[in-house]
Amino acid sequence: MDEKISTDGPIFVTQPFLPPLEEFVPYLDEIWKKKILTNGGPFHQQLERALCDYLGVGHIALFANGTLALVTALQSLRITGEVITTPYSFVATSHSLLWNGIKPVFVDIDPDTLNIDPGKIEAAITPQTTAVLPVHCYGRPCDTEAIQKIADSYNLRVIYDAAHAFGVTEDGRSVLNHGDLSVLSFHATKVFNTFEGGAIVCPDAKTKQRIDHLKNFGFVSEVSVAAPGINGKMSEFGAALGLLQLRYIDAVLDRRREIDAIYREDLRDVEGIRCIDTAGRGKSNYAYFPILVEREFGMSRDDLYGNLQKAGIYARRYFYPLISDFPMYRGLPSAHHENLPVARDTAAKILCLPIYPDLRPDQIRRVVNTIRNS
Ligand code: T4K
Repeated sequence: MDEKISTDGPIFVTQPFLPPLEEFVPYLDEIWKKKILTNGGPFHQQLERALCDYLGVGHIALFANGTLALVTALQSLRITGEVITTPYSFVATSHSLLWNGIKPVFVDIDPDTLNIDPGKIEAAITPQTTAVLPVHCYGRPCDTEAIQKIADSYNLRVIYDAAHAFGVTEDGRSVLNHGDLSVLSFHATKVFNTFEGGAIVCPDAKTKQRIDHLKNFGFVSEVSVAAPGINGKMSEFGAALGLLQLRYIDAVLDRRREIDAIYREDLRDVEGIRCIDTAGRGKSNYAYFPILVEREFGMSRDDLYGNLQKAGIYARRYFYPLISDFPMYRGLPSAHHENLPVARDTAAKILCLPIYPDLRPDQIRRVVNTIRNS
């Protein structure tokens, strides 16, 4: 075990991509000139159109962040009662249910995809179930076909938490077109960022209009409010940044793909390290590089995590603890340990390694060597 503290500066799990500052100045000039700062201004409208084109989807409503988008997506479909979801995600997934007064029902995950296991959904359906809220975890597409089949048989809505799935395609089509709605996050730590930001992808103009009302307090005209909406609007600053980021997104994804390939090759023969396939049948966005630290590695995940930290490498245990272990969820019957064996096992072994466009080859080597020498 290498006890040396690194002097080469920290390596974080991710670092946001930022385009050259001077290229942002003309956007700021424009905002300063027009003095339209928010409430669906020109950059906001442009970014919605540009994202529809880039992602290959019908309609997009931009949000101030992904969490508000999730909360509003559920509200827009008037989801109530119980919703089936995964415990293996960022806590915002389930929080969006609590914010709507909905009871989360946790279903275990598939050991290969780490997404909700469709084979276990039916057993969790009760007369109160109204929807399923799966997550395309690490951008790996869920088994959308199996989920839709169940939803159709039981008359359930499907809202995908697609926070990790920007630009992901499967069989040549955007994964964001599945289900009733999909929700994106444009947080600083995501593949495509607007500092903070998010969006709902929806199939038709009428749904988008309802969502647009809900993200603006529920206003449908100057004098009428149709529902208790929230302030979920993205500002012109965020939208302008998004437009600029879009110019670079293909290069960003290419670089992520290269780093993913290097890790896979360099860790191939390390016993007890399993690199998760984040692509499936699709085109991944390489948003995360998750590995499972198996028993054969000879050291626990937490000891490896500690070793990496000593070397100045801040890998992250996304997603440990499970959402179902947090105090506001652990009393639910579906949160019981025996209900979620795969999720529990995965949460104990998972480690996400640093991956971002500016990660240098020597830094990738440092990560790999630290794992090898642990
Ligand atoms: N659903 C899912 C499945 C999600 O994963 C998320 C968010 C959401 C919904 C909700 O979407 P948002 O409301 O956030 O749009 C991060 C993010 O805050 C969160 O957006 C993300 N998922 C989650 C997986 O990760 P933390 O607490 O791990 O972030 P933090 O601040 O520790 O950042 C990680 C590393 O990134 C830092 O060590 C350094 C680097 N970093 C971070 C920031 C914020 C930078 O270099 N610059 C930065 O500005 O939650």
